[in-house]
Amino acid sequence: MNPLLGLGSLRRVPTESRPLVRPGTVPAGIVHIGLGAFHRAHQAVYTEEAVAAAGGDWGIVGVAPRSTAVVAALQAQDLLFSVSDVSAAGTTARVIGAFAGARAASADPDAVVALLADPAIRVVTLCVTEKGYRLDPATGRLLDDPALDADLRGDRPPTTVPGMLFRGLVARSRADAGPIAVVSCDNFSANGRRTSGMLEAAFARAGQDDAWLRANVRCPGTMVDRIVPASTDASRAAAAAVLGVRDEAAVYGEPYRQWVIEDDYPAGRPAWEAAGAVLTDDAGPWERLKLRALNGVHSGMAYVGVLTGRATIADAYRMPGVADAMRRFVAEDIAPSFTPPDGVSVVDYGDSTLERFANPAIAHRTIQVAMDGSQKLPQRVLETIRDRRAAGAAPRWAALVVAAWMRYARGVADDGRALDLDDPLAAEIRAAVAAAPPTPEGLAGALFGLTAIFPAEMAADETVRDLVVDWLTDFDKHGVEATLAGIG
Ligand code: CS2
Repeated sequence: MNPLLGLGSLRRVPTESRPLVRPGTVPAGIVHIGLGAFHRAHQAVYTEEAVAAAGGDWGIVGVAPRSTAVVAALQAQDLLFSVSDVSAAGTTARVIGAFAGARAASADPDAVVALLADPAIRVVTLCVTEKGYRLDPATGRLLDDPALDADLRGDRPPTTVPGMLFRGLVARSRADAGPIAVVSCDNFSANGRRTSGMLEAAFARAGQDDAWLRANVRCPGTMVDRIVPASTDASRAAAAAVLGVRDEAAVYGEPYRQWVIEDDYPAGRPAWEAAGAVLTDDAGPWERLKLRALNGVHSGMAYVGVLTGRATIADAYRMPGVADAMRRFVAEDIAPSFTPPDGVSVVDYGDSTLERFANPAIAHRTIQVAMDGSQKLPQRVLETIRDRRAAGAAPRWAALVVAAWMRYARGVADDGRALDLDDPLAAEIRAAVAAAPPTPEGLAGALFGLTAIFPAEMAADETVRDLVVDWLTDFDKHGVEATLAGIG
């Protein structure tokens, strides 16, 4: 068996797959919260390339809020892990050496607080998924949440992300450790503004004066993009074949990546532009482009895929009618719904996105993309509907995605299989479905009543409801598969 990746085995790794920096030599400057695959395959790669090109003390200390396994795996490998680029042309891999530490918040609960109070740390990045922010998806307001309240009271180590940030930033202000940027790398609208709103609301709820926060903490918005499925035994074996060593923390993704960053860092940042990131004053147009024309389409394909037994997004793409429906979703509903970044054609962007989804080497599971729909639909689909309705249009394809989500939420696939609902609002969604009359109108009425997902104005909009009910009626009569195959 191959030896495990680590400082001692690095010489076995082919030269072109070795880190761009000397592992263990880049002093910590960034704390990253959320050690899932996405961070390792995205910001960690950009940061290593930036440091290799332009220097700087920007080593990353990764913090896993819940899991301990990823931290144990990284520590066993001297904080090294590989990132593979996978396409029909084959696999290339590179080991990343930019990590300066890895901590499990559940095992070492005060670590984040101490790190945020350290003047060497000048940037905090977050990949904690939409639900990690504890914000109401429809309004963006901080949720009433007993775990968060306990974190804010401070009578035990913090467990929630806003709680950790609150306690860490208060400790930083007391230590006079200087300004810092808190940077959301998650897929939701105005992620910078929502993050600063989350921090302000946490300070207010705790009765903490926020003068230091306002003067010292900036929350630049970002748009992050790279398809990074969950790692599997097969993906780890493919990485080992390229590297010549075993890597239990290996991640893989498509070759494509993009990062658009608002340039507002009060204590400096890595030269991410040297790694291809786009620095801007306003990430908003990029964010809308990506959330609507990539993630909205992705969610649509995930729900129809799950309902028709397609395991991966690439499988769903090949299902008759799906690519056509998604192209029309982009052209007829999404493109007219907002002003894209200068020089960008939304339709062309949508076409290249569909090509990325078709990559057969990326086994992105439909069930993974389908999860947390309550948190995803608002910015991915409902904002498109809101903007098209404001213009007097009837967004039929966006309604298709909502109907597919509702059918998925109902919990039964086309072939009668029961579907599991993985969503922080699963209990509320299940209760609404259970109370609904067994008709398309009944299902739509019950689910539109979930105010954490659907704004009241949209729930009361008969045009939207009719569009959704029409699709649900077709699904009932013909099944999802035949409905899509028959779109004209
Ligand atoms: C996906 C995203 O899981 C999901 O919901 O839509 O993770 C998607 O792969 C990325 O945002 C691509 O950048």
